[in-house]
Amino acid sequence: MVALRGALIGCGFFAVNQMHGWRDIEGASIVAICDRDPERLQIVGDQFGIAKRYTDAAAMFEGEVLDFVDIATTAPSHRALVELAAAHRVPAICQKPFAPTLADAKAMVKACAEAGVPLMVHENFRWQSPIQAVHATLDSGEIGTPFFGRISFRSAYDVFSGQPYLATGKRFIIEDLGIHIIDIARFLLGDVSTITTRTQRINPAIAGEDVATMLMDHESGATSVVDCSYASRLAVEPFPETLIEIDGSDGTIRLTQGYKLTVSGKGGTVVSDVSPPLLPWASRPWHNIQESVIAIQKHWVDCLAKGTDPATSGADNLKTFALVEAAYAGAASREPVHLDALL
Ligand code: NAD
Ligand code: 89Y
Repeated sequence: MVALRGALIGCGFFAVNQMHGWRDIEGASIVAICDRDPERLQIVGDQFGIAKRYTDAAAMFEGEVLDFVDIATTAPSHRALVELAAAHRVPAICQKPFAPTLADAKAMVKACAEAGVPLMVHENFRWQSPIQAVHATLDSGEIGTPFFGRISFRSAYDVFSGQPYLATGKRFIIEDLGIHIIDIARFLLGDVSTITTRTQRINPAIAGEDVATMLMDHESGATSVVDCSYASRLAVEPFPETLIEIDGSDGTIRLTQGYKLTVSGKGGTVVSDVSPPLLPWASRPWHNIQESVIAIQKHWVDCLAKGTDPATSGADNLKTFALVEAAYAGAASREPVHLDALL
C-alpha cells in the first residue's frame, strides 16, 4: 500500500503521542511538521527524524503535497488551520476541543464540506479499549435496552504541570475533559435532547470550573449522569480512567477502577479485565489515552481508504460540542438547555 503523506501542525505536549502513533501505523506517515515555536519544532523534528519543518502553516501547505493534515494545536488556532486545509483541499484531523465556539465549529464543518474534504475531530476517548468493550457489550444485547447511565471521571491528578494553559482559561473541566466524557455518553446511549448542569471551582489557584455534574436526556429515552472532577482526592488516583455504570432492561454493566468490567446479563455475571495494552512508547498512567490515539489514527486511515465518514467526523462532533456550550449556558442559567435550539 502506498503510504498517505501527512503533516502535523502543533508540536506541543500531546502531539508527541500523535507522532508516536503515526510512526507505528501502516499506510500513513508524517512527512512534514509545523510549529510557530522553533524550539518545539526542533525537539519533535529531531525526536522523530522529520526533515521538513515549517514555522508557518500556510508555507507548509504551499510547499508540500499532502494527503492529510493532523492539527494538534490548542483550540484558538483550530478554525484558521482547518479553513487553510480546506482551501488547499487537504483532509484534516483537528484536536478537541473542536473550536472556541459552536459558531466556529459549524463554519469549519461547512468549509470542509464545501471543499469536499473529510474532517475528523481527534475525539479519542471513545476509542479507549475499555470504552470499546462497554460498547460491544451493549451492542451484543446482553443487558437489553439501556435506560440509565453514569459516566464518571473523578481525579485530583495534576494536569496543569503538562498543560499550564488549563489553569488560566475561564472554562476548564467541561471544555477540556468533560467533552470526552459527554462524547462517551453519546457513543454509548445515543444523542441527547436536554442537559442540566451544575459547576463548581474547588481549586482556588485556577480560573475555571474544576467540577461539573450533568444530567442528560437521551433521544432513546435513557437518562445519564455525566460527572467530572479534578478536585477529588481518592485513595488510589484513577487518572485517566472513565468509570461507567449502565443499567438495562435485562442487566447491568459496571466498568470500575482498575479496568474491571462486570456484566450481569442474560447469561449470568461475567467479570473481565479490560486493561489497555501498554504500548512500547507509552507510559503509565497515560497509556490508556495513548493507545486510543493509535486507534483513532487507524480509523482515519481506514476511512480515507474506503471513502467513509469517520465516527467522530466534524458533523458528528458538532453534537458533542453543542453539549459543551449547552452545559456552560445551563450552569450559568441553572435551567435545562434543549439541544435542538443549538444545532
Ligand atoms: P501545547 O500548547 O503544548 O501545544 C500546542 C502547540 O501548537 C504549541 O507548540 C504551539 O506553539 C503550537 N501552535 C499553536 N498555534 C499554532 C499555529 N497557528 N501554527 C503552528 N503552531 C501552532 O498544547 P497541548 O497540551 O499539546 O494541546 C494541544 C491540543 O491537544 C489541545 O486542543 C488539547 O485540548 C488537546 N489534547 C488532547 C488530548 C486527548 O486525549 N485528545 C490530551 C491532551 C491534550
Ligand atoms: O487535555 C485533556 C485531555 O484531552 O485528556 C486529558 C487531558 O490531558 C487533561 O484533562
